[in-house]
Amino acid sequence: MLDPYGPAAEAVAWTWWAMFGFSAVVLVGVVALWLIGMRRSPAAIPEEKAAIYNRRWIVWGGIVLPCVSIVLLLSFGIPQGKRMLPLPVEGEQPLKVEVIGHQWWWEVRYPESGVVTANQMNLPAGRPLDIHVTSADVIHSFWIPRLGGKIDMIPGRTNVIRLEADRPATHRGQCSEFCGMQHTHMILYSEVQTAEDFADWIRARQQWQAPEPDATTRDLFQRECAACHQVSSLKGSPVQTTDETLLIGPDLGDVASRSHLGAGVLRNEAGAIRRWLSEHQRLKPENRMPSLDHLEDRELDVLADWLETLTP
Ligand code: HEC
Ligand SMILES: [Cu+2]
Repeated sequence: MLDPYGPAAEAVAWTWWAMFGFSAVVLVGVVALWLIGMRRSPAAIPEEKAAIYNRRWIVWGGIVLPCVSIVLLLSFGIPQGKRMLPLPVEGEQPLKVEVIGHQWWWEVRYPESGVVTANQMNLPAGRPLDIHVTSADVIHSFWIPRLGGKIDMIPGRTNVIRLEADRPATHRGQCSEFCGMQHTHMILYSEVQTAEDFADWIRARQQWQAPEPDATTRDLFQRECAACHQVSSLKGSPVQTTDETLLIGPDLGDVASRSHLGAGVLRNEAGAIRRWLSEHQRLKPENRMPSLDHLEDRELDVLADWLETLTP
C-alpha cells in the first residue's frame, strides 16, 4: 500500500503518511505534557483561578484542538478521496472492467470487447479505469493495494472505483472482506501492460478460437464440468451454456494462460491443470468444485490435455 503504482494509490499512501505524521506529533505532544505533569510538584491553585484553568482546558483541549485536527485531516483527506471517485475525465475515456466476486475466485469481464477471464486482470498503463464490482454470492471486497483503495463487492449492487496504473508491473490483489473458508486464497493477479500490449492481449482473446476437443473429451466435459464451467473461446460449441448467471465456476476459455490456478493456490506450470483436477480439494479445501474422485485417471488426463491447449 505504501508502494503506489498509480494516482489513486498515491493518494492513499499520502493520506496514510499524513495521518501517521499527524498522530506522531500528537503522541509526542501528549507524552511531553505527561512528563512535565509528572515532574512538576503540584502548586496550590487559588480557588478563583481553578475555574478559569478548568474552562481553559475544556475550550482549548476539548473543542479547539479536535476541531482544528479534524478540519486539517478532512481538508487533506477529502480531495484525496475524490481522486478515487468515478468522475468525468478529460481526454481518454476510462476503460470499464467488471469484476465479480465468487466464493472463492474472481470473474473479470471487459464489456467493451466481450472478453471474459478469471483470476487474472490485465490492464493498460496510463489510462483511467472504472472498475465495476459486484458479487455472485456473499460480500467480498476488491483490493489491489498498489493501485488504490478497496471497495466492497455486494450481491445485487454495483460499486465503482476509479483506478489508474502508471507503469507496467504485476500486482497482487486480495479479497479483503471475510467471505468464508477460503477467503485467504482469493488472490487476483493484475498485470499492467503498455497500451499496445494490452490491446494485443484483448485482441488475441477476441480472435482466438479454442481447439475442438475430440468426441470423448467433449462428452466428458459436457457431463462432468459444463454445469459449472463455460469455455467461451470454443465458438458455437454445445459446451457453451447459455445462462451465464448459473455458472459457479470460472470460465476456462483461456485457463492455460493464467499464471495461477485456484485464485493463487497453484502456480500454473506444466502439469498444474492435471494436478488441480485430482488434488484441488487438498490444495484448496472446501472450494466449490466437487472432488473428481469418481473419474478415472485416464479421463482426467484427456481433460487436462485439452485444457492445457486453452491459451490464446
Ligand atoms: C459444481 C461446480 C463445478 C464442477 C462440476 C466443476 N468445477 Fe471446476 N471449478 C469450480 C469452481 C467453483 C472453481 C473455482 C475454485 C476456486 O478457485 O475456489 C473451479 C475451478 C476449476 C479450475 C481452475 C480454474 C482457474 O483459473 O483457477 C479448473 C481447471 C477446473 N475447475 C476444471 C474443471 C473440470 C475439468 C471439471 C470437470 C471434470 C470441473 N472443473 C468441474 C466448480 C466446478
Ligand atoms: Cu473474501
